[in-house]
Amino acid sequence: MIKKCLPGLIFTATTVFTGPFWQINSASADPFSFRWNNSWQQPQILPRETTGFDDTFFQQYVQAERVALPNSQQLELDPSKLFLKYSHNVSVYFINEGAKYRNQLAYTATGATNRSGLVFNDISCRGRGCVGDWGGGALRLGDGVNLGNFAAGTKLDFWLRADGWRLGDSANIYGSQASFNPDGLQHMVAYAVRDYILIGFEDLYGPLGARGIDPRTGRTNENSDRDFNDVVFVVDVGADNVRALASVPEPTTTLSVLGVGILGMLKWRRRQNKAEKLL
Ligand SMILES: [Ca+2]
Ligand SMILES: [Ca+2]
Ligand SMILES: [Ca+2]
Repeated sequence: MIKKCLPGLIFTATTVFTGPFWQINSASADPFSFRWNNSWQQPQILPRETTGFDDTFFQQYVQAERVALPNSQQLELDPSKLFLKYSHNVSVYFINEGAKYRNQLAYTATGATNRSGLVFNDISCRGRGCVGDWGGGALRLGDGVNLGNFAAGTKLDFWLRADGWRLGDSANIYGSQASFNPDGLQHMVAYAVRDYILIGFEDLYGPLGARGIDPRTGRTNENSDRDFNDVVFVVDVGADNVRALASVPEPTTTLSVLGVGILGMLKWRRRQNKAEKLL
């Protein structure tokens, strides 16, 4: 089904992607000890004109709104092991969002560098190309923040506070480890694309289409679409770190193929109408 709408895109996934995608690292942020700090300050948001970052290439990987990411539970990637082998001055660039929620994104660094902070305080897209231009308008495509330098031997984690801009401390928080999420489900996917890590979050609680109270937790199922486009961003950890994470010996060409191959499991946004028919 997916192959039909992605000719030529997934041909390398099975051959290139044979080993663990992320390196195992003993340093780990304890999801139970993670607390959102409401005093975190929004880092300065820099426009594309300032950073020189071009988001255009990455827009093709933004999942169409309310189209479930196929087989997202089966992806063998582990975004909970984003380990920096080399020190790097890390930046995060906003790619898109398809969310009515006013989501927030934070990071924690553990290991050689230990700190945490806000990435985006209000993930609400404005302007041309937004999937979810439904109020707020705090970010434009390609906007970036710089998180500073992280020493070799640091592990990065990212956390989504769903509708946290409005709900604050009562909001659900999702991280990279499904078992620690409030609904026990995967809410984060990550891929190597070119010299970047591309990450998408799902912001709705519960399994696909589930409604009503979750008897296990007492929380409310939110008719989730599992589209994982509720914030899409890329992390610049440096090409060497991406290569190390992907365990691919040769640089640019192979990485590009790897990225496109794995990401072939996402549908091209520009083909969303066709994809919806197939689904
Ligand atoms: Ca969405
Ligand atoms: Ca929005
Ligand atoms: Ca969603």
